Amino acid sequence: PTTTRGVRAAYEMIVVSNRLPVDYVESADGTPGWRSSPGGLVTALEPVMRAEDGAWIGWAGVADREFEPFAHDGIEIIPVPLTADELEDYYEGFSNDTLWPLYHDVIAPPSFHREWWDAYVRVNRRFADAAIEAAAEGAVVWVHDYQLQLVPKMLREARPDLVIGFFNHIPFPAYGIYSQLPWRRQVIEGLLGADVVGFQRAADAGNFTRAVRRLFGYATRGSIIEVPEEDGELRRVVARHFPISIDAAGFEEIARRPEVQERAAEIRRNLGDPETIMLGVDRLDYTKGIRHRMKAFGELLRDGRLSVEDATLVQVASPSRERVETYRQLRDEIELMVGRLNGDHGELGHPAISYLHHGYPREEMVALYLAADVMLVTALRDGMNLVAKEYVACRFDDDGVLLLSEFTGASDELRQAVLVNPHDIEGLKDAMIAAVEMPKGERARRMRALRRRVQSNDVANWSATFLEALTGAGKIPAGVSDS
Ligand code: GDG
Repeated sequence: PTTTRGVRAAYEMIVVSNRLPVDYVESADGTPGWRSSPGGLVTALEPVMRAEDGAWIGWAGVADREFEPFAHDGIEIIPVPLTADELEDYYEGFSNDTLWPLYHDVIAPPSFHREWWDAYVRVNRRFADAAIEAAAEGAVVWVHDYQLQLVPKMLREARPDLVIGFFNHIPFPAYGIYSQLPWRRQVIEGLLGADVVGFQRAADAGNFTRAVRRLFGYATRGSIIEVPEEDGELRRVVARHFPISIDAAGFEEIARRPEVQERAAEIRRNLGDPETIMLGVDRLDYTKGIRHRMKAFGELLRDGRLSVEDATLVQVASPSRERVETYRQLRDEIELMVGRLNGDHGELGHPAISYLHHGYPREEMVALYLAADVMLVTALRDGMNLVAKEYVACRFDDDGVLLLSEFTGASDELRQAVLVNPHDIEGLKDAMIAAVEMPKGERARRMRALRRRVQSNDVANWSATFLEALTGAGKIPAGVSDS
């Protein structure tokens, strides 16, 4: 069979995500091309996609452009177009200014606009239609993240033959917060179209299951939800956690390259060879707790518990969602804080904070991880936080201290980190000092344990576990719960 656009409609495995694993780029002279954006998801799914005759459905990153499907590195790429207005309402609006703050425990106030919701429904329909058209009989369709929560139900209605998985990369909030959403029933109905709904933490799966009970009264047993169908039959949906991870071996391989280690040493020298380099790496986002981290660091300098000759903070804040007003404000606040801290505490040749508002190649990130004595992950809420896992994966020298917020999914697994509540500024300061002063033996002991965890649950393991749960979904006996 062929689709209207001439694509062979026979893909056995389809991934649907807001963004494609490739970006459309035009070089300076206007030559168009495609560049892979090597994220963790691509690395994890590439082998499966190649082996299973897979296709990836998503947006190419530019508005008001339509592209024909094409093959890229053995994966069929099926671009879904978005207009500039849809980008504003569905993506920047409903996804990033309604769902994102709501699902991160309303750290910032979510905006609710009916026209954003209408665009969200419309765009979810377009993604679903692309999958409906491209999927072979009985194919596996794996839908990703909060931008596409209505897609599972749309798929099931049109194609009951499909095996449908959904994975939520961000937290799922407690009912008291979730219930603010004017479209709370529609979103849950959308998700329940899947056979397996995956979350980062057991707590997220629990919040989802409770919301299902509160809003619909469906019976749930452990990770199984019994959804009544129109014919009176009960359909079982699995809702449980599958903590995402990274390509740990890939990161370690980069870290072991001599030129990357040389670059790490150079970074140290350039910073004036301080005793301690602290590092933060985040998208510039209010969920990441960048202000809390800088406040604590500033007070340690003010109180003389740290000095700029001995300790310096490098903060990479990669540009993110710059057209959303909350993100513009956050950038201004952070940059004001950096200026104040450097003005108050910096000395010639010894700034308090080196603040970098750019994205870097992965090799440079790894060199920074190697140069950092203390890695600061102080998110106020974070689905997982891959930066924490990347830092650990790179430290084959068994050195370095990970300071990690309890409000990250990663803290469920990385128990040997120095765990902190970032809202508690005094506690955060004490933890930072404890990290700076931690004896070498203890650093090595903790890092070894952390590394074992990240190596054993890497991203290949994550996708295999999810797909196993999905393709064996019918076989899971009722009442099985997970710990
Ligand atoms: C969402 C959830 C969940 C950042 N700056 C640069 C750069 N990065 C890379 C990091 C890391 C990734 O971006 C960020 O991942 P995180 O997990 O830390 O955070 P989110 O972007 O918020 O991701 C999160 C994740 O989805 C996966 O499910 O863990 O909770 O919010 O890989 O290294 N990479 C490069 N240059 C940069 O400047 N190369």
